Amino acid sequence: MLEQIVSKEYGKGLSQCSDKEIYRALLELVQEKAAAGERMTGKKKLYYISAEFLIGKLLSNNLINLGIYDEVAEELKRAGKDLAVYEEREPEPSLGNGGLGRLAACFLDSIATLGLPGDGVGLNYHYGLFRQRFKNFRQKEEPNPWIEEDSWLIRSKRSFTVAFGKFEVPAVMYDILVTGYDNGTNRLHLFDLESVDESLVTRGIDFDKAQIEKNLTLFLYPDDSDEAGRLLRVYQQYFMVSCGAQLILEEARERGSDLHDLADYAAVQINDTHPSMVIPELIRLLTAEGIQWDEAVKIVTDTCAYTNHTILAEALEKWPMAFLEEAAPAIVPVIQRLDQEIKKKYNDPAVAIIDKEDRVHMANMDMHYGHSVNGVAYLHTEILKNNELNDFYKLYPEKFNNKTNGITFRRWLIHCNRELTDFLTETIGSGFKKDAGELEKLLKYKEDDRVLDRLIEIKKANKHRLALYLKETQGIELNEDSIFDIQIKRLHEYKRQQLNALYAIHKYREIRKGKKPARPITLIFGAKAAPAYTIAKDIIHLILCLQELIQNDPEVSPYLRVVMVENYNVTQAEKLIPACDISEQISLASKEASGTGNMKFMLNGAVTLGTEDGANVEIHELVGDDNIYAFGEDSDTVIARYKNGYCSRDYYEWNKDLKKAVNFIIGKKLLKIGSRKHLLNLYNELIAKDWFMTFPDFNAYIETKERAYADYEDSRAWAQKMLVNIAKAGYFSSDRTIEEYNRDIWKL
Ligand code: 26Q
Repeated sequence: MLEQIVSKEYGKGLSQCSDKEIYRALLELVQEKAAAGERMTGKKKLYYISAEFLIGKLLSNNLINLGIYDEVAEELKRAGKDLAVYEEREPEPSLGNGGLGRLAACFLDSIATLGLPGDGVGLNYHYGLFRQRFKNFRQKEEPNPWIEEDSWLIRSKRSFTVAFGKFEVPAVMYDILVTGYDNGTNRLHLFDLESVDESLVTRGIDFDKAQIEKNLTLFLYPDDSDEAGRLLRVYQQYFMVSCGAQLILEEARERGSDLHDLADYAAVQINDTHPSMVIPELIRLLTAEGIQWDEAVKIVTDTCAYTNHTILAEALEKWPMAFLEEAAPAIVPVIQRLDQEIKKKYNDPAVAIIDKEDRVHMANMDMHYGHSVNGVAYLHTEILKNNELNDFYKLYPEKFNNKTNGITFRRWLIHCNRELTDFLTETIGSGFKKDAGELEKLLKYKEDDRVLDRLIEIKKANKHRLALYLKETQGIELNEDSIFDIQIKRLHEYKRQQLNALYAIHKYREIRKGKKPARPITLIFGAKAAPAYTIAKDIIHLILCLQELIQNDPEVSPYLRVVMVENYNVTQAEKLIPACDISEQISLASKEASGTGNMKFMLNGAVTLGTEDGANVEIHELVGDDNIYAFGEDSDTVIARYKNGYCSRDYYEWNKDLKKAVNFIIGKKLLKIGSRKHLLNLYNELIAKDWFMTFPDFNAYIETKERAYADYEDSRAWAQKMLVNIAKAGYFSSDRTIEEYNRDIWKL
């Protein structure tokens, strides 16, 4: 296949081609095959609109989904070339922060795999999220360019105009083809501006925030509290939804809609509140086409549905009206009228769209003017209904529904863990690749020593592979015989990396006292912190200082290591997850909407050490008490404690071990390595506030972690836990999730 392409393009054989030429030929081959899979069946189409699509590298996934991976690898091998070289060479687009963006990418894969007509709509950030570097044990941010001369982006012929308050811009639309596994191809539409100027970026990721025409799609705005970028964020959002709405209407018409029947032609899924302005924008465009106000509102309500991904009140977007007046004046009167109608109907400020301070509550608009509101795990949806969004649940109980998240098994098993995939295929057949539920067939082998031994061998091989990779790319050396205990996710206080760091301190002290563990332990972290999120950066600082301290302490380092990988991203996740023994999912109960890393680890045979939060609750129920290490206070207790008040200093004073661990943060040893200012800041935060309640869970965490480590020594029993986790992971296939979205919400 490749030979044909290079002979046509360059007039020579594969073995004579440069790496660049081969890479280009690979892109061409995939694009050609993928495009051949495009088809539009039925009249209704889904638009999954999202500010983030954390798609990861695409080459090998596309080859797998197109069913030509082995063939292409063979062909290259015959020419003396190695496919892995081209897989490594591909830059990773970092078009997302974390879970929400990665979920959108998994969903696109499943939508295409199920053969459903559904495209993504988002933005083409030139530098994506920042690239993380460590310097002086601190995070530094750099631009992360990913668009090369040869890329997956296809420039489309469609173009739209977007009118901001002070000026108009012409938008360009790029497409990335989304291949389904052994099925059709869809598209991810990424909007951009021709006038964006990358030279605007000065130091690190600083740039002139005022020049919207030049900076609009430079960066993905990180989820933080940086004031300076907030207005720009509104510009980005309006640009995205205005282009998206124009595309949706144009395509619906092409498929035969007269717009009165738009809801029969289009379903719009709003991924968190970032694209919520699509609702007033669609209403505006429909009324401009002559449709009466009431009818336009009804059409849009029937078309749009909203997914909530967070319970943290501070993350629910509320934009000052003044921002909208500058960035999106055309929809201001629409939002005002929608708000007036709500105020007339419900005399309750809690459900208003515009509050007393003239701020627009995006989620409130979605709940009133969308037909579906869903949470992303059972517990999350229950908390939304009974607490956070209870006022709305009382108004519209029929709109609320749960869609427990999922992950695509193509990337998170078949691609990232070939050995396990092959072994599963040998053992239970290949049916699980299309029907994840078939993984349960593995349960039959729970007492089969040959199968259990193979699971252990495969884990060992993956740990070896990770060790090589980290040595080569980051100069990090791992002890492959140690337990790999991994916490990888965005750095956030509620996710409680600080609790894991407190454990590291506790263990360090124990070892120095002479209590050596049965087996060495490696605590691996990977996390980016939002650039303006001070405490998150201080937690990274603590972890990096601990890494340095322990590494240079010959009494401790043979038994305990702390490792923080630089620039954690999808590509690294693909190497880390298959190598993991213990999966850290230790968020404060009630705070993690779902988590999806927890599912990826489970699928790859790691055992969860986690709180009863998000989808951990469902994992627990599926695998049973023996195959998970659950600990900590439950969500009801936590929610009650927030109401009754929490005083972290009380715990600090009562709990001697805890006190010593916390004091260690500002002790001599760490101050010799790190910055007093940052360590003190973290120390003070913990004893004065500890808003995410690490102290009440400290003892339970240590006890449970020690129990898990002790259990690990019975390798047969441990392999059985691995087996049950893999076997029960089928429920978390995003194919299941998407089938539910389609059945209950989209009805494609
Ligand atoms: C908000 C306002 C201004 C700027 C940025 C933001 C912003 C950006 C990103 C707010 C939130 C996010 C990302 C949220 C996120 O990733 N949530 C995660 O979604 C996953 C998929 O549903 C869940 O599994 C995780 O539990 C949830 O944390």
